[in-house]
Parts: sequence; C-alpha cells; structure tokens
Amino acid sequence: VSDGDRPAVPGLSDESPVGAAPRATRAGFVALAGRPNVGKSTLVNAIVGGKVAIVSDKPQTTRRAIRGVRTEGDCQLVLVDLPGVQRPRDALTERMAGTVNQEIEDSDAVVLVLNGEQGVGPGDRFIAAALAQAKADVTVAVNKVDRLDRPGTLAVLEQAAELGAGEEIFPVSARTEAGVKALVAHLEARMPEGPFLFAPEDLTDQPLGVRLAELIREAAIRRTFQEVPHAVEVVVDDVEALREGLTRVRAVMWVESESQKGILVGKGGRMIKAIGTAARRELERDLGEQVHLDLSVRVRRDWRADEGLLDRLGIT
Ligand SMILES: Nc1nc2c(ncn2[C@@H]2O[C@H](COP(=O)(O)OP(=O)(O)OP(=O)(O)O)[C@@H](O)[C@H]2O)c(=O)[nH]1
Ligand SMILES: [Mg+2]
Repeated sequence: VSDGDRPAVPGLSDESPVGAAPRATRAGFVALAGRPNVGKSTLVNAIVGGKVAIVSDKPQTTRRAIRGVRTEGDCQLVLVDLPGVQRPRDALTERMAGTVNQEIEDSDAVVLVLNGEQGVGPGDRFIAAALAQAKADVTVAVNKVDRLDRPGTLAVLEQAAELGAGEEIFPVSARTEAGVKALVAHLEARMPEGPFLFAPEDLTDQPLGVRLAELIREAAIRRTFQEVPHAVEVVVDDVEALREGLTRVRAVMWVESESQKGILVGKGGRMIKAIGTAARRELERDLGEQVHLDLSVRVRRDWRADEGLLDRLGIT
C-alpha cells in the first residue's frame, strides 16, 4: 500500500507533515464563584466574547449554572457561571447553593470574583473558606476596577491578598474588559490536556428555549424592584418560524401574587409593553431575525418552594 492510499488519520489535518503527531489540545471547566452582584455573569460574557448569561444590577440574577465556551487556538475554556453565594431562604435558593458546591467540585479551576468597588467583606471570607475546604484551584479576580483610581485598586488588591484564597490575583473590569486577557491566559495555562468538550463554534450549553426565557427575564428584572425580580420566572412555551426571517416566541412570566402581576402588567399595560419591547430586541439580536413576542403574566403561588416545578424548570 502506497502512502497516498492511506486513509485519513483522525486528528491530523491536511497541512500536517506526514508522521507529525496531532497537536495536543487542552480543555477544562472554570467555575466562577462569588457573592451576588459582583459581576460573575458579566465576566463570563467578556471572556466568551458574546452574551451567554443575563446581567442586572439586582442581586441573585443567575439561577442556574450556565456554561459559556471560549475556544482559542488549542485551548478551550468552559466557563461555569454560578448563582451568587448567599444564605438559602427557600427551595429555590437552597438548590442554587447546592449547584454552586457541586460545580466547584467538578471544575478544573475556580475564579473567586470580588467586587473591587466594595472591597473584601465577610461574605467573601465565607466563600474563600468554603473554596479552601473544597481544595479548589483558586484564582482571584478583583472586578469593577474601572470604578477605582490607582491607590484604590492597590488597596483592594492588598485586601484580596490578605484573604489568602489564591496565589494569583488579577485586577479586572468585566465592563471595559481591562485585565481580562491576562486572566484568560492564566486560566488557559491551568487547563488539563484533553479533547475539546464543546464544538469550537459553540458559545453556550443552554437550549434555545432557556436562552430566550432568560433574555425575557433579564428585561423584567431590569425594570422592577424589591421582591419582584426574585419572584419572576419565565417559561417559553413555543418558538415557531412564521416565515423566512420571522419567528414567533410565546412566553409566560410567572409571579407569586396578584400584586406582583399588577406591577408586571403596569398601568394600562405599560410595563409589560416596555418589557416586551426590550426583550424582543434581545431575542432578535440572539436569533438574527425578526421576532413576534407573545408575552403574558400568570400567577403561580409559591413556585419558588415547589420542588417538582423547580425540577421541570431545570433548576437543579
Ligand atoms: N462598573 C462596573 N460594573 C460592573 C462590572 N461588572 C459587572 N458590573 C455590573 O454589576 C452588576 C452585576 O453584574 P452581574 O454580572 O449580573 O453580577 P453577578 O455576579 O453575575 O450577579 P448574580 O448573578 O446575582 O450573582 C451589573 O449592573 C453589571 O453591569 C465592571 O467591571 N464594572
Ligand atoms: Mg450572575
């Protein structure tokens, strides 16, 4: 058999000289831990280079572990965006805490995200202690340094060092992306050798319906206050292509009381209209086509305490 008749060897590209070993790839999971609102989801989006996780100025925006994928050259980072660590209050927040612990255990590296603007506090010390106990490989990211001057940044870096959570501490701004490259290079160097875990073109593991529901929830959270953001869950019931370039999305926003429903609907339906308009723009950006969004509000008492329902919502 001549050389030319040899079947293609998997892992060897056409350009590889005959006999060259396939280039080794590296891939692994990087979990982001930290208090609510420190900017974990914003940082995941910055590292991935696309919007995979929703973001708001209200704490406890993230409810499920979301994977964001960054594939660059021979290395794939799978970022695991986690709910903020907090004291559980109900079945929902209990599950969120369980998710955080499990994902940290299963990750190759952990980034402890601190809020540079606020400095280090008891909540951060609690999480640092938990990570030490889990024997996680911890890197610290001090986020929101765009809000600090130089002396302010140095002071908070010192506080972060005193925390003793990880050897390496990176000042970053997830918003301006300052410092993000250095953090990424450091994380890539820590990934184990192995095949890619996702297709290189994938940005996230979330199914379409969940992604769209999250974008709608973001629009609702951003426009409401106090207990309402925490009481809203969104379920996409149907996604249907009406014609080329136009998709209809039917979704329901659940809340826990009539008064919350009243707030989401608003005077003369103004609030639901504003949420719908903002959400539709986001859905259109995500899908790359026009969207007809059919949005309604329903009361579902105590959904946050309903274990069977949380299962069905994929909040494990
Ligand atoms: N100035 C500034 N704001 C930021 C930065 N990163 C995030 N934020 C803001 O901080 C708020 C919280 O951001 P998120 O990314 O939702 O925070 P999170 O840690 O994921 O929050 P939870 O999901 O609730 O745990 C939002 O208003 C962001 O716009 C940053 O680098 N600089
Ligand atoms: Mg988040």
